[in-house]
Amino acid sequence: MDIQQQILELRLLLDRYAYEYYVLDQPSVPDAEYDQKYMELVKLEDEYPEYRDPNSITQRVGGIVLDTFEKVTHKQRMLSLGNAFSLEDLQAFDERVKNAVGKVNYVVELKMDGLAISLHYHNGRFIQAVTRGDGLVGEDVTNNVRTIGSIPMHIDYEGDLEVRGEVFMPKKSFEELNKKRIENGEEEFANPRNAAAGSIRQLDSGIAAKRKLDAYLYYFEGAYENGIKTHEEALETMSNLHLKVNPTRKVCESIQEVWNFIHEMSEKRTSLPYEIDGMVIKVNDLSTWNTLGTTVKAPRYAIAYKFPAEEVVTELLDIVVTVGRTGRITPNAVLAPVKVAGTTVSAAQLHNEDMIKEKDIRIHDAVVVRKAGDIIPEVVKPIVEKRNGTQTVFEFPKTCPICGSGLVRFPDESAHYCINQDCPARVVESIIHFASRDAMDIDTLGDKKVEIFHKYGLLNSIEDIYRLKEHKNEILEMEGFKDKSYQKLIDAIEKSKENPLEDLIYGLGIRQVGKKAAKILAKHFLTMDALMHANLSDLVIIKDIGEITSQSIIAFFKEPKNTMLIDQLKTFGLCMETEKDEIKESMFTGKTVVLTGTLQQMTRNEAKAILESLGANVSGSVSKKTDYVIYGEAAGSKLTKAQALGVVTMDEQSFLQEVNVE
Ligand code: 3BA
Repeated sequence: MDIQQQILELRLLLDRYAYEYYVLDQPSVPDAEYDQKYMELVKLEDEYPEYRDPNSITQRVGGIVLDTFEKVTHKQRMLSLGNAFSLEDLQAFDERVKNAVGKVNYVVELKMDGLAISLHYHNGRFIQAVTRGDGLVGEDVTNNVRTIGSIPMHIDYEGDLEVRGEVFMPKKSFEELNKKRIENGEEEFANPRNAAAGSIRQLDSGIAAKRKLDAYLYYFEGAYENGIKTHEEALETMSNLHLKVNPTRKVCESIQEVWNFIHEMSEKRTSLPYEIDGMVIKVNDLSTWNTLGTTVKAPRYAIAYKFPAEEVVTELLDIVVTVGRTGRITPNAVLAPVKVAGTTVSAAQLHNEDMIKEKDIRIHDAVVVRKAGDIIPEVVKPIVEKRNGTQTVFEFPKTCPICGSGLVRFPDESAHYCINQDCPARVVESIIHFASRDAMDIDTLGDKKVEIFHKYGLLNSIEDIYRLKEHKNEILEMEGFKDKSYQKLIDAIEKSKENPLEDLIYGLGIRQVGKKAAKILAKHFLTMDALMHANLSDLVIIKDIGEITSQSIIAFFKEPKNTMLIDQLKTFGLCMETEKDEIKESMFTGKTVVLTGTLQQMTRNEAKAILESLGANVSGSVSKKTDYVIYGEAAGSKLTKAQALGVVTMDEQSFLQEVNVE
């Protein structure tokens, strides 16, 4: 037999074995047989590199290392789901659906706690995987998704196919991973969801391959146009294509039946091999999906029911306070370790003094604990009946636990602050913030490293980050540092110098200036100097920058310490400017446009922002000077007038096509 044929047949066979193993969970051959065929294929591919194929089963071990993920615009916007928390919410959803399209059946699925992904196949070959991102633009994570055993690299389908679903980490993989991480002195993942997200965002697909991810698919793009009549049928079609679809689901004829199934599954929840955070209810009849349409973010034909957060009782051992970057003092509960929503919890937020008083939470109380949004644990309330005389009322400290300065509570604020600018806790927190993902993204300089470098006197301010390379020998003597990890650290620090101005502004940690404000400020002032020299009247006129934020910016740059920091960063060569947003040339550039009627895909303000970014002048009324009228549903007199004046009119769909948003 010819070599190429032999290779193709081995791949076909091994793909089938993988399907049986990962998708059906029913291997038909012993592992040894699989391994033997696998090695045979590896050998042939080694000998005949001309027949290599990224979709070969041998490539699932990964190994490709990227610098960054490419951004990919979704052809069809990836929506999110509206939430329901009770039977009443579901009944309201059911009423809305019935009012629009009459009585329907629902398909009820488990809501996997993972991350949404879109898979692309061309003539049966897997070609691309993209994360949801913000729904419009995601990241190309093809190499990492190739390592997921249950995602087929070949399916029996001609033409283009896009399917969507959820990538997740099974509970077992999660536990094994965290066990290994503890052994290696690495930080544990808080939950399988974070672990899955962290794995999919690995630039090294070899690492992703070791993470044992899985995926369930639940969405077939263009199903209805392909003659598929119901969602259940779409799921079956996918299943027949060997795409992994969760078999646990139910077609229900009424919302009461939906509720019963939700109840049934909520009891089985803990015994499932993966985490779910709710159930998803979808109208079965696909012909109604277009009629029901979508709101800005979510389809009207589906809704997510979220399970209530799991609550447990444990003892509150102590209350300790920590100091944040802004000097804010937060009280934290020290808890007797207890398992809740999959992880062991031994600390929880207590917000502030008033909250502790209001709820009358005392040290040694039995307390109810839950995870808000299933991530951050919080103390719900004390169980007063369980008090036995050992409980003591918590006295809020008068001085900073780190530097000893007196704490201040401003009028109208519930928090206490340490106002010592040089408080070591504040210094450490501000450096951690500067290096964090959303700020300068120096990923090799995490919390622990900042703390250690601070302890050794190498990091006493933000600017010291850029002096770390002057301490090579000291760093190499520290535990856990080798030449390679040192070099990685310095490279990441050097690279951060090129980060956009908005990241730097955010990284400075100016009170009230979050990610969004930092971006607005960068785009408005274009240079750090201009921002530094802005006065109050320059700031308050900026859209979305309020009085308090403006005051805070002024106060920040009034501090000589802060202006000196900026000067230092300048001499280190950090990027201190940005370019004006380029106006993309389009049919709307320089034109006067009027929006009217109700848009379905976005709000009128969003459409306005898009048009303005294209250099259009968006006006409120139609006249002879109007170039285009874009109309949504129930458009009235403006549309009629435009037609009478002979102004070009276009519907929402044509507009979206023109600006490439769908
Ligand atoms: N079904 C998540 N969205 C889902 C296709 C729609 C949808 C989900 C779902 C929009 C789950 C929003 C992100 C997204 C694909 C958009 C599910 C789950 N159905 N079973 C109706 O298990 N978590 N999430 N994903 N498109």
